[in-house]
Amino acid sequence: EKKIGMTEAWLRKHRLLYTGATRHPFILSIRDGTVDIAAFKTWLAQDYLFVRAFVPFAASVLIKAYKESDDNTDMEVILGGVAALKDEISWFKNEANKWGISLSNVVPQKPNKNYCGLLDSLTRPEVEYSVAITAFWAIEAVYQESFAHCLGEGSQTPQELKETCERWGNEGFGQYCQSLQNIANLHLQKASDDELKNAEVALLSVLEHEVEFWNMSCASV
Ligand code: HMH
Repeated sequence: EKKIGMTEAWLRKHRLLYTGATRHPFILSIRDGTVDIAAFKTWLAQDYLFVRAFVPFAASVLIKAYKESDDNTDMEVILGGVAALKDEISWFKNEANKWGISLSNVVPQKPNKNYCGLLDSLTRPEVEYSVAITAFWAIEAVYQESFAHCLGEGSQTPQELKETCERWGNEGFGQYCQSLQNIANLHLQKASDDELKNAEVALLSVLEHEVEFWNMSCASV
C-alpha cells in the first residue's frame, strides 16, 4: 500500500478551497465558451506582471534547492522551471500584441499586488525549503489543473484561447507539476511540525490568492 504524501492529504483536507481555485467561474467560462474577452484580456495583462514577479521567487527556490537538498535532481527540475519563464514572458508579450494590449501601461490591481507580496515574503532566506517548494508546486499546480480542465473531454474552449490553455494544460507541464509535488512530499516527510504548519499555511495562502486573482479578472467586466 502506497502512503499518500502530505500535499495530497492537504488537498483532501482543503478540497473546497482547492476546487474554488481550479474550477473558478472564469475557468468554467473558458471551458464552456462563454468567456468574456475583456475578462480574458485583464487576466492576460495582470498575469504578465505576476509572472515577472514569479521569477525572483522561483530563483529563490532554486537557491534553496541547491543549498538544502541532498538530491541534485531537485535542482534540475526547478532549473527547468526557471528557464521556461524566459519563454513564458516572451509568450505573454506576443499574446498581448495579438489582442492589442499594451503591457507597458499595465498597472497591477490590488489582488495581484497582494499575491506578489506573498511571493516576496516567501522569497526570504529564512523561509524553509519545504515551505517554499510547497508554495511553488501549488502555484504551478493550480494553473495546470485549471487550464487542463479547459481542454478536457467535452470542452467548448474558443479556438483563440486554446493556445493559452495548452501552455499550462499540456501533459509536459502536468509531469513537471507532478515532479514538483514529489519533491515537496519528500521534503515535507523530513520536516519539523513547525515547518509543516508553515507549509500548510503557505499552501492555503496560495489557494486564496489564486481565487482572488481569478475574481479580479472577472470583476473587470
Ligand atoms: C496567478 N498563478 C498565477 N499566474 C501564473 N502564471 C501561475 C500561477 C502559474 O505560473
